[in-house]
Amino acid sequence: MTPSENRGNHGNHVPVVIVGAGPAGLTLGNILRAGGIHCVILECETRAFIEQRPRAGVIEEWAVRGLDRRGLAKHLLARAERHTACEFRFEGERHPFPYGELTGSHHFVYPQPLLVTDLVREYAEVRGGDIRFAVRDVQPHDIDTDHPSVSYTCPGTGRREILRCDFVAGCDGARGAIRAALPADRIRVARHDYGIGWLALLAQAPPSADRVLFGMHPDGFAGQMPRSPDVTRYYLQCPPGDDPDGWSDERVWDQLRRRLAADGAAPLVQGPLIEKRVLDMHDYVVEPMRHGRLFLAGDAAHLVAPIAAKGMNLALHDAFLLGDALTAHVHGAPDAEGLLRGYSQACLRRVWDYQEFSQWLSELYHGTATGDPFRTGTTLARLRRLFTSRHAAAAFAEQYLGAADRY
Ligand code: RFL
Repeated sequence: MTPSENRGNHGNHVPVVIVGAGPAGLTLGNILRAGGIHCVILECETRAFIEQRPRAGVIEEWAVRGLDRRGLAKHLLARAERHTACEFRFEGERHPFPYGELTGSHHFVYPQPLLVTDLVREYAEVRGGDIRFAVRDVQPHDIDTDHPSVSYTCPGTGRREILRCDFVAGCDGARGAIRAALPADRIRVARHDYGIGWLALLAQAPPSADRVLFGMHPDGFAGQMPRSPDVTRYYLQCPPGDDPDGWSDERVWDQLRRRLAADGAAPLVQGPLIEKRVLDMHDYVVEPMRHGRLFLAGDAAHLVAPIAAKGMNLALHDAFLLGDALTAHVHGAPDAEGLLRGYSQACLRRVWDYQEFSQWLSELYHGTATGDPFRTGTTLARLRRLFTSRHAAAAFAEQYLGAADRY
């Protein structure tokens, strides 16, 4: 098949089938459409659902620049807040950390549902992309051949449909169908369980501070992440598997006030809690991220606990690399095969770096709540080092922003 034949839709054949309309799948779809490549995105939820599902908010500057270069950041750049500092609170004191000054780089804060809304609109309404919502029972087939396909049940007719394709992109998140369909002897899944839970909360209230707050307290970690002028995310460390119903609003605010207390800190701005769920902190990495003509991207390939706010950033990184490699392949670019061959390794270098940072940060957040005087001592030393050593501060800032020159 020549590259030009390959670009179009021939009957039920499409060059690329993307499973999952999260940040990874939608960014990939948009990149392919910009290259004039036909693709179909299959999503098991409705459009309204994915445009409201609350999750991430912190996006690294390089990721926003990557979206912008691909024409995908217009609304984000107009509406997102820029953050240049965070604040650690421990032993009853505030310790502002100006990472922007240390790196010349910053974070953007833009709720994930807004990004998903922008990406769906751009893909479906501007770039003419084909996206099918509320599909069921998605299954990949013949992934070891040059002619894979993906079948699914159409929600309208209840009929089983099949899309033949050249490539399958599994962008269907942590509980998706594509990774699960890979033969276990073809992949290695490395897992890490922190043995810690976080009660993830969304408050219908303005942020209590204009920056991210990390509270290290003997009762457990607490965090505050601004999301928008009237919605704020909070986290409270809790036992893994804890029941969110055991956390009344009163108990939540009481613990947040206690764990984020510090001299000179403004009182917390309370509001109704519109989300309350317990996340068991764990990570995994699937290697390799490519199997013949099937590619995994985003949470389908690697999960980083929200400890360091990295997951969506990694999903975008994968989508950039995969989108560029598939576009080069379809257009017959000379370096295309190298890009496809190198995809997994190029993604995994950043993935493992972020996983390591997440582990390191976990000890910083949770060490003082272990009840172990030795770990409390080393954690406080680690925290103080950020404010006494220029080099330690710069290294932290670089990792926090994902701003290293190379991965
Ligand atoms: P997604 O976003 O999960 O999208 C996958 C899509 O696939 C669909 N799907 C299927 N479709 C068809 N058939 C199937 N069988 C399917 N199974 C699933 C799903 O409905 C969904 O639409 O994966 P993607 O694109 O890889 O994006 C990953 C990010 O969503 C995730 O890493 C972040 O949300 C993680 N995360 C954060 N990341 C950051 O970079 N910065 C943050 O500040 C940040 N905060 C967070 C977070 C994750 C959180 N939770 C809920 C775990 C805060 C929280 C509380």
